[in-house]
Amino acid sequence: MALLSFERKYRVRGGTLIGGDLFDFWVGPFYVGFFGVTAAISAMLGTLMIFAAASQGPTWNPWLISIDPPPIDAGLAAAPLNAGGYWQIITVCALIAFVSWALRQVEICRKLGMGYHVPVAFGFAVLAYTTLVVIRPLWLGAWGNAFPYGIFSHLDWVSNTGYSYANFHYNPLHMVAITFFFTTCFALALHGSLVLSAVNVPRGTEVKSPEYEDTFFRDFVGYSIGTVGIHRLGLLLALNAGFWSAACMILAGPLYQGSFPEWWDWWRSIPIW
Ligand code: BCL
Ligand code: BCL
Ligand code: BPH
Repeated sequence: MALLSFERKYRVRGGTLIGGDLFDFWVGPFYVGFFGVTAAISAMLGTLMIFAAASQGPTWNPWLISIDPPPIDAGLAAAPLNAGGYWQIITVCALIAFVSWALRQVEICRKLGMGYHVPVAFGFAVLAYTTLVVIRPLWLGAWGNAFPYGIFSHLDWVSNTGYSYANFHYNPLHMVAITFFFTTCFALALHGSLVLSAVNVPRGTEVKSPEYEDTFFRDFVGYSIGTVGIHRLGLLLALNAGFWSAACMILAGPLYQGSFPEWWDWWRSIPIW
């Protein structure tokens, strides 16, 4: 079906999660909806707060602006604006913006009668963010354990946090997460190249069907996971990358405080070596 006539068919009322017909309309190509409004407001407010906080700081250099969480000593209290309060407000805005973004995806899925795979997948990214700025700081007892909002300063946080466990590469769940990231990239490299090899053919030659794609891999490695299968695998790999990242940061801090190279001592002392 041509895209324009398809739009006429699906651009109908309904499928909203809240408020019935309220905001159930489009602006140009964009579906608005209740959660479009909450996403826009919280995203704008959060961004304005970043500018407000930056105006109190020493620099407008975008790489150097940093909005820091409250100091560790301040624990879990609400902080004064210039000592972590801006960070706290921005975090609340960001959480509302991300959750609204996901719920807007849900409403669009419902309008189209599609599955909720995309919002579920985005949920894993939101989970990773929430782990770093809410769950882990709460567990450790201070907002100061969260990362600062600055392009360079958040890299400093990653490095400092990593070195405080001696060698972060020895964090076993960090290993799992990294392996999933690499494998995700591997799978997408194969999938993207395979699809293009079948579909992006020279002018005048015929586009090849999925049977060709499957046959390529059967000839090559004896097995093809198939056209639906590769998307299931890709999603599984990517979600695991996000999930084990979050898990590795719950291990680092809340569950284990020492040096990660030493964490492996139990392994070295297994009697069979
Ligand atoms: Mg980081 C790098 C954003 C959490 C470790 N990180 C980046 C940059 C970008 C960024 C500035 C490129 C990311 C990218 O392409 O991702 N990081 C960012 C955000 C969060 C975040 C928005 C967040 O959780 C809300 N980063 C974290 C946590 C660490 C972390 C704390 C583990 C995940 N990040 C690192 C490391 C690096 C980065 C290590 C880098 O080397 C790299 C860099 O160059 O830093 C200088 C993939 C996503 C996309 C391609 C989609 C497009 C995303 C765009 C580019 C994001 C722009 C963010 C904007 C500048 C932030 C302000 C928002 C406005 C106020 C609205
Ligand atoms: Mg490490 C974390 C890889 C070396 C310390 N490290 C990670 C993981 C990943 C990784 C497994 C980050 C991904 C993630 O969480 O995404 N590390 C990695 C690799 C090496 C490595 C491959 C390597 O050496 C080859 N790490 C080291 C060294 C240590 C170290 C040894 C430092 C010395 N590493 C740490 C620490 C952390 C990691 C500390 C972490 O905190 C991080 C982790 O596991 O975090 C959970 C998850 C994605 C997000 C958090 C982004 C969420 C995005 C949100 C939902 C949306 C943002 C929207 C944006 C604002 C919109 C912008 C506007 C639009 C563009 C318009
Ligand atoms: O719409 C999307 O994609 C087009 C969604 C999205 C997704 C999705 C979407 O559907 C999915 C499935 C994923 N991300 C998946 C994943 C991976 C696996 C789970 C994981 C690796 C990952 N996303 C990571 C990341 C990262 C990393 C690694 O850093 C970034 C930067 C992103 N994802 C970014 C994004 C956005 C492009 C988009 C998305 N992933 C979500 C857009 C959104 O939520 O829009 C609403 C909010 C705003 C427009 C702005 C909010 C502004 C705040 C109020 C203020 C800023 C606060 C912030 C904390 C400051 C940070 C400063 C940094 C310098 C540190």
